Amino acid sequence: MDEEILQFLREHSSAFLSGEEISRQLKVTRTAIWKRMKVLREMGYEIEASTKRGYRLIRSPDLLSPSEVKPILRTKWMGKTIHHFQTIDSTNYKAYQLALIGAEEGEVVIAESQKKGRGRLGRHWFSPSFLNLYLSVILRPKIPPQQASIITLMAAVATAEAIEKFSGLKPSIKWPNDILLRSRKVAGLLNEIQSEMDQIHFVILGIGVNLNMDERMFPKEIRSTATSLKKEMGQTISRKAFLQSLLGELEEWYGIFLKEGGAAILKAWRDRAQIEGKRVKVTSFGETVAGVAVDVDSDGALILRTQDGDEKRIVAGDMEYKK
Ligand code: BT5
Repeated sequence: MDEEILQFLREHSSAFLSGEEISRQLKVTRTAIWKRMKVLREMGYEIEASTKRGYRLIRSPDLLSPSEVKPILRTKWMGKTIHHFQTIDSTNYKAYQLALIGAEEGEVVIAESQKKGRGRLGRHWFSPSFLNLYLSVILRPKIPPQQASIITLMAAVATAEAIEKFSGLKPSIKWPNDILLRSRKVAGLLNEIQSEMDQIHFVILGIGVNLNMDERMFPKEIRSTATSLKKEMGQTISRKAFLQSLLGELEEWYGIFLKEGGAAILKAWRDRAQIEGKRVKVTSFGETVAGVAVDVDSDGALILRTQDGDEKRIVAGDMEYKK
């Protein structure tokens, strides 16, 4: 009902709307409307109320609800359905559940905060309220499961592009799924797939971007390794505007992948990651290997030349740059 009330107020933003009129349109009592207005104010909507004239919307908060986001989206199909939550365990988990019961390609789950935001390997993603972006997109590409890693690379490229176009800063990608600004993590990706032997049912693209966190808001353990766009740009970021940009880039890069294949994505990824020749240390399945990065192959695996000169192919793990 809140969405409907807001829609209504927006359509008549220059005039007052009487409680009676709203209650008639929405077929609920005036007391119910009054109660919802109170909740909307608590959410940050500035609504003027006059006993004689009714209600008028003065200002909206920077919320990521469908009624705030949809009017500004420039995508053709991505984000046309948005599932929005004030708080949730994890947007990836929710999107997975929705995909299992038939949610369509392009449906998006967004939360203002996550109680159990997930990183890879059971790690935690710090997800405080109203500051950042936590979203999961459902995709249903008709590709074999072996190609799924390209989708992860594609999402990393799209996120980096969105950050660059939005801020003018130059983010880099760090294998496998980090987006960095000045060597600090500004965004992380967690992609999960559901598939059978020869076919993907769906991919969940989970993306967390730090937008408006100040340094002191980061927990101590990540304060020296993480950053936010606000911190880097020195100004508050409109989360809505950033979301608009990110969904636009995702739709575009996914389109490039479907049309031109993985090679176009790999090229863009390599340009951003500049991984070749870097001295790195990689931990994978409990084992740590040092060496020089050679490349990332078409399955998204890291190719590493070890100190003995052997080439190793690493499909998953954590990488650190060495000086
Ligand atoms: C990631 O994992 O980087 C994937 C993060 C994906 C988060 C999104 S939010 C929307 C969607 N729904 C979810 O539940 N998840 C996705 P990984 O590479 O494992 O990195 C996790 C590590 O990054 C943690 O162990 C911390 O060291 C660090 N970290 C945690 N929160 C952070 C934050 N907000 N900013 C920067 N670093 C963070």
